[in-house]
Amino acid sequence: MTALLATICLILISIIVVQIGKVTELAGKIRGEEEVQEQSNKRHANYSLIFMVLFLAATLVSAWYYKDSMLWYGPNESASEHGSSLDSIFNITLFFTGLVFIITQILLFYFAWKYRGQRGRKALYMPHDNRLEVIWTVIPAIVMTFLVVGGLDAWNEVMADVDPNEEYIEIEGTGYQFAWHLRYPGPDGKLGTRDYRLVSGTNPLGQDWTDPKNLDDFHPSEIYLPVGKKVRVRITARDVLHNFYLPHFRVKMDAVPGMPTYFVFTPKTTTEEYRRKLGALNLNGEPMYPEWHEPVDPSDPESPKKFEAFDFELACAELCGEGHYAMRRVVKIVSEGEYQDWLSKQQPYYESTIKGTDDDPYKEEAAPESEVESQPEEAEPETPQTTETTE
Ligand SMILES: [Cu+2]
Repeated sequence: MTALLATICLILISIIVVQIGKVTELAGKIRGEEEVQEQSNKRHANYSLIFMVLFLAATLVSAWYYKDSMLWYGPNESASEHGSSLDSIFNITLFFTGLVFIITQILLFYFAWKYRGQRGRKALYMPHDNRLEVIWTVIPAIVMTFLVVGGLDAWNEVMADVDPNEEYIEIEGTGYQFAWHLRYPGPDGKLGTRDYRLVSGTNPLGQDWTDPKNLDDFHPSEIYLPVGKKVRVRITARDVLHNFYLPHFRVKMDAVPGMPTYFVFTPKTTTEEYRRKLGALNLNGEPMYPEWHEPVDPSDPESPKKFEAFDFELACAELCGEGHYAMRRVVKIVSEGEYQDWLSKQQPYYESTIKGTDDDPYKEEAAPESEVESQPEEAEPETPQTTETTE
């Protein structure tokens, strides 16, 4: 029954369309083809002007709607030293491209309206115009030079590697489906060597236990870092592409299997300071950012406010599989004292999991800590086949 009705409807609609076509044709004959064409051109030109106004209005409304997501909005301020230079490059680029976008859209639709087909008007044949060529080459060239040089400058500054003689903390993040394995160097300040052939259930990073630098390395579940200290993150992956992303610190780098990458940054705001900023009140005692004063659990007004529960986070920014969203880790930026406190509570992975097992090369000798530390660097076994070095 439904099928029959649908078929009848379709037939009727086709008849109507055909009839409208016939009526238009007849009207055209009565009024003259040119007249009809002229009116149609005018109508379409006006439609395009209306479209332009609505389209630009929608652009501005959506820009306003998403203004709190923009980098210049208070709670989005970067928490690392290099962050503001990246942010200003983003904002300058957005300003110039936004300006060009609005001007070119207005011109596009205005010209379509102004030069619509009209009786007696002939298209102008203009094969070449040096003045125009110069204008539309030089202006974009100047703007692009400004943007590209500025961007390159910021990039070189941000991506500069550490000087081996300066003081920095090196940590390591290894992405796998679907989590981050974090590693800290322990008291010697050096990450031990790894070999992918040593990866096993108890040795998730393939650490070479004959390398004394590995014996004090520990695997925390959160990233703890002291404020104001330079940090170098060694970034690797165990299976597919991941991406080490610390959005609040403007740190983002691919984690590639077999090819360590790195990122250097200096946290400048502690977690506590950032929470206070999000929860700040203005002179009238009202919250500056009301959305951060909402309870974490909307159904429980007694639950902590969003700014109180805020934490920096590490996320994966490369769609790496179905558990991609679960690759979150908390990042805590603390004072030097709190950091030392936390460090002293960490147990080396070797101590907690490897020591005394079959994986332990010192099982028989029960290598004392002091002996391990006094081993000279040269005594370290050569493993040239390792895919990843501590360089
Ligand atoms: Cu991932």
